[in-house]
Amino acid sequence: MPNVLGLDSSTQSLSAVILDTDSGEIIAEDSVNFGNDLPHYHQPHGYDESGVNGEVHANPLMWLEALDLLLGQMRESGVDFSAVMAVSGSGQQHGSVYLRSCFGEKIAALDSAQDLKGQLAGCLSRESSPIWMDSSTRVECEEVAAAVGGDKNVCAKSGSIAIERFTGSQIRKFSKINPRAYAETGVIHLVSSFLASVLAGKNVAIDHGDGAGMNLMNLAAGEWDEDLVNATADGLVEKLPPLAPSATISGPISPYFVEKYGFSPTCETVIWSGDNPCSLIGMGAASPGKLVISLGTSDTVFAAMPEPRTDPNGFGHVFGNPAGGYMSLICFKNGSLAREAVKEEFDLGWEAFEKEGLAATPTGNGGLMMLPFYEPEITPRLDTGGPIFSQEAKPSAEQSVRAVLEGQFLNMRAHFGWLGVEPTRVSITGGASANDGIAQVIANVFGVPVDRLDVPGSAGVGAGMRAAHALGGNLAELEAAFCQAKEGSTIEPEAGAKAVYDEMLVKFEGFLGEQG
Ligand code: ADP
Ligand code: XUL
Repeated sequence: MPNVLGLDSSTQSLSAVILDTDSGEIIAEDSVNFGNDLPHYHQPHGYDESGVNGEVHANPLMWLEALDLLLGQMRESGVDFSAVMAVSGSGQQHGSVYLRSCFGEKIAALDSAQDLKGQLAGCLSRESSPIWMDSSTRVECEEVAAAVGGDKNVCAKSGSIAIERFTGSQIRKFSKINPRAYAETGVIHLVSSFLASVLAGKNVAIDHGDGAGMNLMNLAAGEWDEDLVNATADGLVEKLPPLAPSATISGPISPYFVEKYGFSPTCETVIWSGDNPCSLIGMGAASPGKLVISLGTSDTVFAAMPEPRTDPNGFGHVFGNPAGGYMSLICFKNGSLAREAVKEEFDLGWEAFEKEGLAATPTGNGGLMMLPFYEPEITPRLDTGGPIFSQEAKPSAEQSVRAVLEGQFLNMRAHFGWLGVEPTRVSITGGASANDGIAQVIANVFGVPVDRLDVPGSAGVGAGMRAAHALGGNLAELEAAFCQAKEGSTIEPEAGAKAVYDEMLVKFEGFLGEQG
């Protein structure tokens, strides 16, 4: 079986991997960092930092420019795209792109002598895209929930209560604050389906994995839910692309990519999914049994579900599993964002953060606890940021490092009980998973071994595996080839640590409760 390309348009970067499904090897990988490589957007972490009242937007043109830049630099470095038989991708979830009807015609007739950004800028009916970090739509969530008989109903239909960062409430807000631009919008894409459409040269479907993160899809039916769509905004149903299973082939790649980067005209495009559903595949966790913790900009915890169940407290979500069935997901906004805040406050490198910070402090930090929410949090829902310590005296750098990590993973334990999973192993992924100290704290807090896989980025690899799967590849064989634990990378829990954290969890939950 041939080479496949997996792309990953995440919060901070766009990356690519080419999987050789014959040899089971990754034969090319590269990435573009939005902040470093495209500084003219002034979005150093991939989004506009000047938003107010919880608004967090990114520039969709930056994603297009990144696609040209990445494919161009790969080609220059000698990558042969003509051997790629299928391409799919992963997008940061929930973010939405608002386009005039001309988008469909424009992407069908792209001129390879020009770039994507210049040709498609005029198609945007909204200059910026709200992304998953946006928490500005509390009112709209309440309005949608009230219109369909309460959050219980929203959750029963869509797999999640009405959530600020989910696309439905974001669309509603746009329709309210800018009805004219909303009326001029012909199609609303997710980050995933936007880039998938550009590759395919036509508007393509949203998959059931990413579609479930919109509060608009009926989870059981895999179709737009009439009540939710009508409660969200007038005329919305005509602006939504269709929904489809993740393994849908949308047709050959657009001539733009054939002419410009040397893809084969027979290279198939497969619809994209969200980064968490793609990571589920890339971590070899498509079947129930494995708990995955992803340590990216946000931290997420996810697992394939034996049967769909929802979080009674409303924090967790149920999405479509790209391999069929469902997956659970809990998202913590203060992932790397909070770890970086401590690192920067004390001017530490990652090595010092890991080695000195943790070596100098005992398991349990002598009773010192931190609620590690530097920014407004999603789980639990907190409108304001700022870490809170259980003691008044200012903690040292070392204590702060331990406190942020213990706080993050105790907070995970405090919120994942509804999954009904008692993990016997945890697999970790994402930028921070390379950090042994962080992996050790996870192993100790959960009391189980922590594995790391031998993949450069599980979302991109998962996207490539999805492309191969859609072309008829066997998922179990792909997992055996690409999802093995890296040799020598397993971190065992330290003796006695779990007991310290079992006791600390009770206090942590009390401390959380005190903050309301
Ligand atoms: P995303 O997909 O959300 O853009 P990634 O999974 O690529 O994020 O992770 C990026 C983050 O990983 C960076 O923001 C950084 O904070 C973190 N990171 C990178 N290397 C390390 C390390 N050695 N230790 C801890 N965190 C790290
Ligand atoms: C999941 C979530 C984030 C984004 C960005 O619900 O909001 O994990 O997908 O990675």
